[in-house]
Amino acid sequence: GSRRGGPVSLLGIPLELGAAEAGSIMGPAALRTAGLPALLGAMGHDVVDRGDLPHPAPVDVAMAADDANVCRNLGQIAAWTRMIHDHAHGMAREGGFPIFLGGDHSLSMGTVSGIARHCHEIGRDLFVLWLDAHADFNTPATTPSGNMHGMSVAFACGDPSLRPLLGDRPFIPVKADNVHLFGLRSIDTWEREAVRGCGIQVSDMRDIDDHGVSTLLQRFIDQVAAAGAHLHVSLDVDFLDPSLAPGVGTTVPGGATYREAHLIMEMLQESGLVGSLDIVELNPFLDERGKSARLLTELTASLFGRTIIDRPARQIRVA
Ligand code: 6HN
Ligand code: MN
Ligand code: MN
Ligand code: MN
Repeated sequence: GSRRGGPVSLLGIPLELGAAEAGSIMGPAALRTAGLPALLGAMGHDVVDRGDLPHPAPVDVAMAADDANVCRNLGQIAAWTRMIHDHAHGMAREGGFPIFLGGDHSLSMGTVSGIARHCHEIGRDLFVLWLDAHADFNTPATTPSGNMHGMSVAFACGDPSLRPLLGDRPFIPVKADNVHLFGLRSIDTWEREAVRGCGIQVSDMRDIDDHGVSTLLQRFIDQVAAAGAHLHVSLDVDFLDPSLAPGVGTTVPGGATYREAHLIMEMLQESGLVGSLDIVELNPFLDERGKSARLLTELTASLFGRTIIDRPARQIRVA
């Protein structure tokens, strides 16, 4: 059946400057080739594909020199962040369901801040589910690599040293308490200290082994439901086990299984709370015969309601 409240709106973001390895510039094209827009359409959704964003010229960033020097491609990332923020904000305001097709994970600085700005304007809380092997919580002071895709969560939560990326746009930080890092299994030394001190929720792979994705995710879904909030999902390909999804530059062994990933998408669908989605870090140059792009397409279909047979609606517990 079709979703109420506007079309599913796809925006390609061919960005790779936030990552060490080139190739995610081809991500949006691979997701279209794998049939993502067509599949959502065949499922009965009203799908609008807005094409790909153009590559912007770099901008000046009023960042402390010490910080600016460590951020790779800073002027270009700032230009992308501002452009993506404007599009995400506009798409959220129009209604419908935006899906951002990446592109490396630095694009989420723009998507999350744009959605956060809209939520703020309508007086709605925002929660973020970050499905990723990494925390992406580095700052210019903690990063071991200078790669800005490792800084998106720190930016979204309001790190002051990264704030200048957004220039003169209104910046609405996401509350760290409302962010859940799910699937974590690689974190840098100083990044770990920052995550510990800030109130962000973490389900690392050990938690997932101990409790299972269902219990951990349901707890978070219940919080979002109780707050009547918008839920943004940011899906990094490296959340998945590399045997299933080799098409990413930052694989880490021991990732989510096929069944865990589908269960997560089905639970999110049943919650009815997800309002926007990033699909990021797909690197088709590293993929094996489209395997990763196809899996991401299948997972998106599950998020949009494809099930094996119809299931009774899950009871949503509101605390
Ligand atoms: N990602 N923590 C590492 C860094 O360079 O900051 C890896 C970041 C990976 C980022 O996967 O989106
Ligand atoms: Mn990431
Ligand atoms: Mn990652
Ligand atoms: Mn449960």
